Amino acid sequence: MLLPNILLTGTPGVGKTTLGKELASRSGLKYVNVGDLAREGQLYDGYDEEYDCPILDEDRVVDELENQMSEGGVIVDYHGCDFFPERWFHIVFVLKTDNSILYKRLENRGYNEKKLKDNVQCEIFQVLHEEALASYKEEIVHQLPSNKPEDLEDNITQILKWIEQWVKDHSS
Ligand code: DAT
Repeated sequence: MLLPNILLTGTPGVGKTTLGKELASRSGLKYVNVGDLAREGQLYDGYDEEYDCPILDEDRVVDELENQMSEGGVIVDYHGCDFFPERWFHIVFVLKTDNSILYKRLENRGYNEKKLKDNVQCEIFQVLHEEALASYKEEIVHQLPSNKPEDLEDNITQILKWIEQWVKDHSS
């Protein structure tokens, strides 16, 4: 059976991991957290002193994922989306959270003042939505609200329906 690949993107803290894991357990699709994958495989290319974090080796991440992406049925979670091959994804969801809610979530994570400000600004300027629109066909890019538990439930219901329809459309 053919299964679609789904990209979940958006500013850190918008709820990609929460949605991705729940969606995977309810759909049977595989969940891949690119941040974790990079950490486990040390897929880094230097260190960013200003942001105090390792720099992702994008080419190695793509190589690492290529086989399972071509098999299909993968949910990818990352706060960036311009370096994945466009052909990988059948649909792209950009999660969106109100600034004050996002601020509190990131504060709870213990982010420092600069990281908090940068990430909230990233959300305000819709950086990931722009990046998704620049990287994928407009008609496959969708924004989803991610403020409260009911949003999570609605998003899951909607995506499960989409998967079901996609599978029907691609079975012969
Ligand atoms: P991300 O993977 O985008 O960094 P996350 O899934 O770790 O985000 O979520 C960040 C925090 O927000 C976490 O404490 C769970 C909470 N959260 C996620 N989605 C939510 C929602 N729809 N309603 C309320 N809280 C949510």
